[in-house]
Amino acid sequence: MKMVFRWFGEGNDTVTLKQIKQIPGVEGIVWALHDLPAGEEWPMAKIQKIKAEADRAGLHMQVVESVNIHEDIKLGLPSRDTYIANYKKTIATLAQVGVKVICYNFMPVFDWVRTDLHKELEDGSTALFYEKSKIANLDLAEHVGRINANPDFSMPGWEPERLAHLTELFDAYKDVTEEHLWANLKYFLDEVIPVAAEHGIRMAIHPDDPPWSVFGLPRLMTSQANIRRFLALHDSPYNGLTMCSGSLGANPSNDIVSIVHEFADRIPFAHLRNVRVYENGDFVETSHRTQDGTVDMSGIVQALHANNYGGFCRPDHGRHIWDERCRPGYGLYDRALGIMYLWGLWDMLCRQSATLQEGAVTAYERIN
Ligand code: DNO
Repeated sequence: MKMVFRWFGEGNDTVTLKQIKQIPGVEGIVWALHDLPAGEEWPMAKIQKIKAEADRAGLHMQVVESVNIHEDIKLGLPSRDTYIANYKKTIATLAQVGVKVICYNFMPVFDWVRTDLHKELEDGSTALFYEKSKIANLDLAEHVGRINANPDFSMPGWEPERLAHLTELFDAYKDVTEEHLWANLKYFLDEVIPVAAEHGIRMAIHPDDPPWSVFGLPRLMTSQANIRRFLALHDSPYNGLTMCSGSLGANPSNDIVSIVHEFADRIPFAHLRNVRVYENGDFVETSHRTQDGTVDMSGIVQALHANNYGGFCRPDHGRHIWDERCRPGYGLYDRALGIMYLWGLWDMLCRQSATLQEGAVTAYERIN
């Protein structure tokens, strides 16, 4: 398991590269060119600037999150071919600086959705929260404004320019069914995966967060069955999954341990975090610890370990603790604690299996 940490870039993140480097076992950043609109080709000059910063800090930049997909690709419009051509060029450019994994998503209009970015928990910390009943009556334009209320950083996936044309976008999706979306996703994969394969980059789709339809828009990456269908759409090791425990875990009927076992060799990247799901379907993000939420974090790490997981992993959203002022979900403290929890589980599993292997050899030798 290779530990990496999401970083939004100089001047766009309260966490510094020096701090990231000092978290035990972190070897690289998860990065993106956040100021570029979806669909544009990524220029080498901008990438080189980040590379120089990462190099100076002694961190690699092998994981990108996200190269966003233009809505015209998801909608299957004729203009998609131009954006797909740009996507392929970006893949080739990223390969030149050593990128190995590109995380992306195929969610119409919105990326992740929450109703509250600072829900107060019992211990006085705050965290991202999803209140099911609120979603139904939400004034969307107002909500987008609220999500982006912090002038210091635009929220990834909720960039104002992306959501500036909400009414037109909803109109464009009016007749787009799940089956259309599957077909448009397959079209994209058939074009892009061979190019990724040629450049040794593993594409890793992110599950939909939350894993159900929101605002009447179709969503695909919601369940084990749909992940299976996705991986079969274009059957290649370069067509993979970002296994996000918090996104899939918002629906307790998703058995994530089983998902890891079934798809282990198609998971180049894991987002590990916990959520607590309430009986009414609301959920809140918690610490990474198994006991604090509904997701079986230790079971998931155990499943990754049992499959000799050699891919990348990052702690995902954390709570805002110790009065930290930071990007919602992306502070330093709780994510660093999350890493230490994940390492604790992982290292003990390594120790146990080494002991088991030693024991097995000894027993074998004794027999012979
Ligand atoms: C939320 C993230 C997502 C993720 C994208 C990948 O914090 O997990 O925004 O980066 O869905 O494209």
